[in-house]
Amino acid sequence: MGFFIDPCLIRPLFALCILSIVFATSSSAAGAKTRHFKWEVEYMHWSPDGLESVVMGINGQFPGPTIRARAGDTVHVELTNKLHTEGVVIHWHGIRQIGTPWADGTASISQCAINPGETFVYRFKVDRAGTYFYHGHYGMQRSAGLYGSLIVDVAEGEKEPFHYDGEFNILLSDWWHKSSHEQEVDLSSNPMRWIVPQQQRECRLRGNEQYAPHILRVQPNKTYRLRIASSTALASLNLGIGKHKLVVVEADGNYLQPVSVDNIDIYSGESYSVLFTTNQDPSNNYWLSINVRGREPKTPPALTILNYSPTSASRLPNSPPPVSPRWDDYGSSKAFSNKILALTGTPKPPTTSDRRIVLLNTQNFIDGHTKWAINNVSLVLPPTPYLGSIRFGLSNAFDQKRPPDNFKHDYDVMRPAPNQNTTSGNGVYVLRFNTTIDVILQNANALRANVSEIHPWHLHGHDFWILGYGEGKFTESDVQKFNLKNPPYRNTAVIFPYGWTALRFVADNPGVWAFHCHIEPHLHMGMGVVFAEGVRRVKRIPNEALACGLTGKLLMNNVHK
Ligand SMILES: [Cu+2]
Repeated sequence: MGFFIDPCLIRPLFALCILSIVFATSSSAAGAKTRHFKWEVEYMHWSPDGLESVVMGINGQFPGPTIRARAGDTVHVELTNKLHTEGVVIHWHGIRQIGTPWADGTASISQCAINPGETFVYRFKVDRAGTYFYHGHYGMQRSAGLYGSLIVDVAEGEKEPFHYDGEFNILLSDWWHKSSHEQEVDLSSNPMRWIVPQQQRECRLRGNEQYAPHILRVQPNKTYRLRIASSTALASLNLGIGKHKLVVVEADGNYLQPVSVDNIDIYSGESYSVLFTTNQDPSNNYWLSINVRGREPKTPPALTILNYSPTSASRLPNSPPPVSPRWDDYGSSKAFSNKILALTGTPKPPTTSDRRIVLLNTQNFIDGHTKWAINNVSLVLPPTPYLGSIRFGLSNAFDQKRPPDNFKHDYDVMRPAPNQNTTSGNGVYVLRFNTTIDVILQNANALRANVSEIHPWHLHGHDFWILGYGEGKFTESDVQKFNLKNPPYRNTAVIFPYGWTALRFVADNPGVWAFHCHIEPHLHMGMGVVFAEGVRRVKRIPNEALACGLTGKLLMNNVHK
């Protein structure tokens, strides 16, 4: 292509991947379809940021192929594991898997990992339009690069509640120079070795490199939809386009009251659609910039340009990149989160709940190893998938001790714990089918004094209503402040340092569902819980999903009887 962008400003830490550019078209085919995909997962050489690495690719692509479907369609992915020595699964992030809990793609929870050489068929319905993605959910395979976009358009004849002339799709990720295996060992070591960014100094770009930023080419005076999803292993991000307002209209597959902002925060596990109008001087180009939030950035921002036609893409913007809030400006993050409200017509929460589960998020030690724990339990997954062991009543398949619904009332969330040791467990919260559950995510001080982190929590199998965010320790009087009028309906919600976030959902989807921090190293260190609901109602789990552990033995015995 032969254009240059100031090379040293470009792409240090982030693989900013614009996967597809699709202009709104109308397809003539009527009715729901089954979309077939045949995928092979394998390691391959790739250069996500200028340094050649080994990444986990699909069909020779990194990131994996984009799935595009219409609401009501069935997605059928025949996945073959071509990794030589490790299992694999894929989770379809934001798809609720109603009636197909075995297709949720969580190792040890919804299925057995697919062995090397074996093929597993994921088949599920995409019932609702929205911006979604998929990613590995076994060990730290998401950090190895196993992810891609999943876009669901409205059903034939339906309309989105907003207008746009064209569309871009961005899947955000962060790329680390240590392999995911090395990261796993580092995180599990005593003392723990945290993952650190290393800057790649390769900066001369021609535009055709695997790591070259993708240019957003636009026509003047049009409105574009920018779909953004974040599959980052760690980083919380902020995105802005110089001189252009962003109107946020969708989050996690649900429509929002349109809100106009200068830049948007996006945490791992979240997705958004924003509209922008190309109403600036078309003889210039403009920066799109992505910065790190919540942790001191060790790398410069990731940049690309908005290229107005007919201006040359090689012309550098004459205005500076948009300014993001400072990494530790939590006030602006909270203000942004509080602006996200549901569009009228979104399902409303039940006005009361049947059970409240308060989950205290702490950083702890187990035998000197650093862990994250929820109500003093650091999650360890069992070898038999819960969906099978609970469905068939195999009570010896995992620790039957129920994790607690609350923590000690005198725990001081503002200070390091007096006893920093914790225990591990693989207990499950069993939810009564069709009941309304409130979850209060309570943040606290981490191991060191004056440190409390951001954690984006993601729920599988459901959307929840975010009823509110608050500071300090949650108290009964905070219930009065819950937003029951227009709370956003989402699958991922953040907790801010030293704060709490209140969620409500209805346990109406038979299955076993992970609920966890979407920061990959945190989940690896135990930051999650498991919800089981209506499991006896689950029908037709494919044998291939359960061919390991005690369910594998059960299947084998049944065959031999
Ligand atoms: Cu976390």
